[in-house]
Amino acid sequence: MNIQAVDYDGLIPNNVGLGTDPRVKHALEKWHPGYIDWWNDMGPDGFQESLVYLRTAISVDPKGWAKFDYVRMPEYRWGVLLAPQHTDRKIGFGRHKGEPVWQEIPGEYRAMLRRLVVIQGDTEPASVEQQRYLGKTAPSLYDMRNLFQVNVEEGRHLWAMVYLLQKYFGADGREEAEALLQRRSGDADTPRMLGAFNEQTPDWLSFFMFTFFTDRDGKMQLEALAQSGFDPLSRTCRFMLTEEAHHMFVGETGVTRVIQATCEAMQKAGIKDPYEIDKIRKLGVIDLPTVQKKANLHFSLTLDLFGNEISTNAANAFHAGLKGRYREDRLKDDHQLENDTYPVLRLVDGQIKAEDAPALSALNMRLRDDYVVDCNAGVGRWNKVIESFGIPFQIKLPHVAFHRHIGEFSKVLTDVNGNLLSDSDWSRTRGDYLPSDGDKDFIESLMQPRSEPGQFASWISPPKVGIDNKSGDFEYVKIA
Ligand code: BYC
Ligand code: FE
Ligand code: FE
Repeated sequence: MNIQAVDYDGLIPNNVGLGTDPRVKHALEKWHPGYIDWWNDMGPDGFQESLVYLRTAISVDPKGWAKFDYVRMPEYRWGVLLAPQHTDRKIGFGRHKGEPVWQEIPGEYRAMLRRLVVIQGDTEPASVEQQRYLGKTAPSLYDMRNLFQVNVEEGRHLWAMVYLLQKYFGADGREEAEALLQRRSGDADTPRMLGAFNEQTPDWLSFFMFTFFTDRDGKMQLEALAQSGFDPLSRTCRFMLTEEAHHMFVGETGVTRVIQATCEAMQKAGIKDPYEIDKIRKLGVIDLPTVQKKANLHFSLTLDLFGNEISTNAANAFHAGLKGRYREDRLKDDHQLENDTYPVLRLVDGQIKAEDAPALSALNMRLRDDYVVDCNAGVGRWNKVIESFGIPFQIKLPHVAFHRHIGEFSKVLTDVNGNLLSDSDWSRTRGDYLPSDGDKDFIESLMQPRSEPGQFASWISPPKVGIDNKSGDFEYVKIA
């Protein structure tokens, strides 16, 4: 059998030899009904019986790993898929650099690793919960299908982490796996672990911003964990990243299509000034300043997910060889960073200044910086669309100090340029930077579903190509 092929014979598709690992097979089979209950309770509301044109992984070969077919979501084959093992892989950083990677967890790192796996695992179902009601207002069947594809894959990412918990963490792992099904996004008593995963995703512009900004945090964190000296974690993250690429695509092209529809409508109506908001809204499209405000919101919420700028947790995880930097294996330095420094933006005497900090303590900051670069590449492509219409407007990422709840800047209020604001100035101008109630009401008014094949809501343009090269009027979801 092709070692990259996935075994679909049992209850849980896998390429990790579950068939010959009765203990873990049994643990996962016991966890399965609770997962299905969670999916039925918290997964896409109202569409569990519908047939959705989904991709399912049939292999982990980068050249061709998915097949497309109509599936009812609760019947999706969630499985455990690890990217192929690299022979003779060595730990690439930290104090164990150069030693062979671990196939079992060294005892002294159990607690640290468990925390990382649990936090990663917690975000996956959280995002499904946040997106639960969006199917009802999908702007097209194409978009609805993409939402559901993202949802089932986030469900699979939960499986990926639960497999590690069940296989390598004994009784503790079983408990954590249960707890992952108990917490709920936004719940007052048992919330999800990280801030941004308890926020709402109330409308489709938020969904596209979330998949652009927040799934991209997923990409960065998974790239850092893919470097891990704990080989099963590395392999699982490498495969998750191949799925993640589609989530980035949904976010980036989603916002692009929103911008495209706005610019086309403005052009047709002869409106050149992007700030003629009332006139533009009457065209049934979202004005660019409101798109900017949504970007400000989701960018700032996502920056919080990188933790504190200065973090001993991050230093310890790197030192131990558990979590590397973004694409550590492509960096050219000693990969130990004991004597290095890294510039960190800090609040010094009421001013924002770059200060050198020990590089090991500054790893969250460094990953966040890499993240901002990655975001800016996508934002640049959005701006190309606006530019092609000759409209004088550019989407800009706000200053990293803007609207923060974690870290150095959680103590201050700033505008989008990082100028410090008093409480009263902040309250007065907040609605200029973040979606106001009026903006939210307007966007909500546009969220009218379109469920005929080939139809699209006024505020979003059709995609350039269909999923799996399907034609424009393909019925991506057969609504039951
Ligand atoms: N909210 O030392 P620090 C994804 C806590 S997204 C609440 O700076 P560290 C996805 C922190 O826990 C990627 N609490 O923390 C996207 C700590 O508390 P304790 C998810 C927060 O560890 C879309 C204390 O503050 N994966 O996959 O350096 C859809 C001190 O903080 C927050 C990961 O995050 C917060 N935002 O950095 C679906 C990777 N931030 O322990 C999926 C795994 C910090 O002292 N996680 N705190 O009580 C990590 O690598 C790190 O834990 C973090 C935090 C980067 C999250
Ligand atoms: Fe994920
Ligand atoms: Fe994702």
